[in-house]
Amino acid sequence: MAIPRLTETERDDALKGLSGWTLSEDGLAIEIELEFADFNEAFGFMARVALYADKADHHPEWFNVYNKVRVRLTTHDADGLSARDVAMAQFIDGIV
Ligand code: HBI
Repeated sequence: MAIPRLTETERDDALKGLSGWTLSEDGLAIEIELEFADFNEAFGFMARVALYADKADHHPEWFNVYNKVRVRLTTHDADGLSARDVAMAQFIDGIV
């Protein structure tokens, strides 16, 4: 399904409203590294995001080692950033 890619202005405005996210080198994604108290907290976070992702049909690219989780959000169907990435980042900002 084709999903519209954000314009550079929309992308930059969206980043201003987020906390701790950075634009990837290639400009196609937003990324964050999160640190939790322990693995239990980190995995609980991942479980909550997984339920959101399943409902939104939009899935993160992520990497977890013990209490750290690195999240990269991009929209494959848009070959870049879409509103779905911003919405998921806002959800994540709201639960950490
Ligand atoms: N997740 N990040 C991301 N990007 C997508 O384009 C995407 C997805 N999850 C499911 C999904 N697309 C489906 O709509 C199919 O296109 C696979």
